[in-house]
Amino acid sequence: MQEANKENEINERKKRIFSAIQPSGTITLGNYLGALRNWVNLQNDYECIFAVADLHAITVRQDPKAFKKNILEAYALLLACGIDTDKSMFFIQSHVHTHAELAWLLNCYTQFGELSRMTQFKDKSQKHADNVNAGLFTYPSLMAADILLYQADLVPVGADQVQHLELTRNIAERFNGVYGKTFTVPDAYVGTVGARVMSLQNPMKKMSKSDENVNAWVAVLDKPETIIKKFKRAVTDSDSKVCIGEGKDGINNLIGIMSAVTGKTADEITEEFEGKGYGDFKNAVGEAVIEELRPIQKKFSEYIGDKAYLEEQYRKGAESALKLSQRTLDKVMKKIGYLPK
Ligand code: ATP
Ligand code: LTN
Repeated sequence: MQEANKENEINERKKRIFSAIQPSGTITLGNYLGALRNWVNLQNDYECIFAVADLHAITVRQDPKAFKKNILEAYALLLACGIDTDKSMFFIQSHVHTHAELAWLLNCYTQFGELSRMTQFKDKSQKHADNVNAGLFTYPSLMAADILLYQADLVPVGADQVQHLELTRNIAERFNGVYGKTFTVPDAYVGTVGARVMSLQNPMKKMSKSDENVNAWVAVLDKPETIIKKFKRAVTDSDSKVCIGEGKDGINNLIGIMSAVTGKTADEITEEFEGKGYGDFKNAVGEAVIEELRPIQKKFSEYIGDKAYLEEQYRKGAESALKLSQRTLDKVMKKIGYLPK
């Protein structure tokens, strides 16, 4: 009994983590090495809450059929990567109505000027100049709602999301300042930094799943022969030595990937490929990536073939998420002055 109490106490002291990924296309090796693999490792030490951020994804036009497929596949793939629904809460954002509701409320505590400064908004509105919708602009308020609903202490995000997290903190502090302590002000999770994977076609740019050039990214679900082909086509330089160096962005990126999947250091990799050319190295990176992804692909095909299981998991996740997030939403509405139902 005492043991159980002790364990509870430890559990209660666990910090809470929230993170999410958009099902805006096929999940890439960049997403996996930079984010998902780390999420899996966090599950033992933190109370984790993860979501497939499908509400965020429609800030860019989605084809309905493909979108539906991507949402379910993203859910199944995250399970295949090792998200464990016995340890963590894992749900689909649109299944939990509190997200859209709090996002609206927070919109009214977010300044136009703040949103205008978001670099992702500036980038995406240039990239999708024909569809600069209000959702693209207010995207960070929805992200703030995701995080603040669960009173998360920590948010693991890549460099590209740091500015959004900063804004979340500002919104939380502003609201707390007006109404008294309502939200936990979240910190960025700075633990083991995930690898930053660059595009295979333009190693100055990050590998991004919405890149139209399919050779720029490797999807976690790409077939082995596709993976090899994409690595063979990876842009490199006119040098021939496999080592980290200035102006060798393509090779630096491939070494980074090799290191992330094998655990070897850059020096060890350089030594191993001494006297060998880029062709051999590209092949070896491809093979190593295939090996890393093989068990995930196998699990994915099991999960995606069992729709009933997936449904059971995401329903369970949504139910727990709703329960937890409703408490925050109720508190917020009461503080603002809404009449109780
Ligand atoms: P999009 O192209 O739609 O912007 P994306 O591939 O950039 O998508 P996100 O959904 O924005 O991916 O990001 C999901 C998570 O993956 C985030 O935590 C992000 O930091 C991380 N991530 C995305 N791309 C990379 C990358 N190339 N290297 C490392 N981490 C990445
Ligand atoms: N905007 C993020 C995905 C995302 C997220 C979140 C990340 C949506 N809500 C809350 C952390 C916390 C992205 O595009 N990577």
